[in-house]
Amino acid sequence: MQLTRLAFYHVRMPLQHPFETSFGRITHRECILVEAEDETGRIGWGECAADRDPGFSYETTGTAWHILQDFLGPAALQAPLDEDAPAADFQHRVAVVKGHNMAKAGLEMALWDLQGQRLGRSLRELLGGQRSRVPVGVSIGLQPSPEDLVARVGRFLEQGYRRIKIKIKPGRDVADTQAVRAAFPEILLQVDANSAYTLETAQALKPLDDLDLLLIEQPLAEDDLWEHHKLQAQFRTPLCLDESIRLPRHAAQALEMDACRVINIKQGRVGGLHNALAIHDLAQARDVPVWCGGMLETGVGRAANLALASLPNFRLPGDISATDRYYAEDITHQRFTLNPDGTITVPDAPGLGVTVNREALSRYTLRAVGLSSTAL
Ligand code: OSB
Ligand code: MG
Repeated sequence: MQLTRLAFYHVRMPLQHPFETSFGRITHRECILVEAEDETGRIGWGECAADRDPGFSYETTGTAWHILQDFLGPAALQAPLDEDAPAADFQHRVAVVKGHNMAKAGLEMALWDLQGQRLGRSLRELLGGQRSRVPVGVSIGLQPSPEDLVARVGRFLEQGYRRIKIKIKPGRDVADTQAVRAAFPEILLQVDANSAYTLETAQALKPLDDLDLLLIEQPLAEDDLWEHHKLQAQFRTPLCLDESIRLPRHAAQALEMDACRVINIKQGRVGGLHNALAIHDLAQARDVPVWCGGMLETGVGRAANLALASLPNFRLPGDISATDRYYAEDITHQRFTLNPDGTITVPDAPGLGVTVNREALSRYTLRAVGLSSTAL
């Protein structure tokens, strides 16, 4: 496969509702869409999930723009990519670029889309996914009060979501979670702190251990596997790592030291689907469940997340909600809807199985740039 042209689109889309986490509140989501054309004229799409601000990770749309334009793009265009494993070949080629996983994942996704189209196979088939529908949940941001939160959880349960995740932060943790549990004693419930605690302040979370939670996600700092190990020893509830797992090696080490008992896999955070598969496989070999996290993706990234979540060791519902939970209008023609059984159907057309609405894309685009193989 020879890429002939790349284009990057920095987009900004209004969210249906503001989304508030321990690291901030957003009303719009930014990302970079990657368009890749091959020598056959086919077009593949990818989504780089880095948002405007460095709250979730150091990556931003600004850093990803620079890395894509100045390093990853030229590397991908410079010579043909292995026909049978373009993603692995690309990762090998850009291994000299340290970090910047979301930038790498965005470009890699477009290669998977192209590979699937060239072979006439869906991304689910390429990845070895087995399910045609995947169970999903909803991730609910911090609300003004526990009462508002309970009302909001109730509305999502009515829509058919079977698993609820709520965001917590110091001072907005135990009472909020207790209120949701008291109102809905039977639901699958989990919390996400986005690294807002220290080993000391996390002692306040002890009452969560009595609320029959599926897991507690990323309570401590991203770079602190060891203190997650110490905290896990104090809790019966499984800890789940999100921000801390950026490479397969981190997953292996976290499991070896019992720093977590569940892993949230986000293809963006781990540098792409290639690494996501490796983490899935190593967790499966240790009989540790994983689930598919989300970054408020557009239809492009959502299609990739659904394909990934169809793999067998994705044993807990993912943060992959229906399109209308995020966007009144998406940049893909396809919208994802919740099935009555709390699942979303995995696309089965070749590649990602989605097409981009260029008119919508141009309306949300803040800036665009093109690179071509002949101009290198
Ligand atoms: O920590 O899982 C997270 C969104 C943006 C950044 C980080 C996170 C999230 C979510 C939303 O929880 C998941 C989704 O519905 O896409
Ligand atoms: Mg998280």
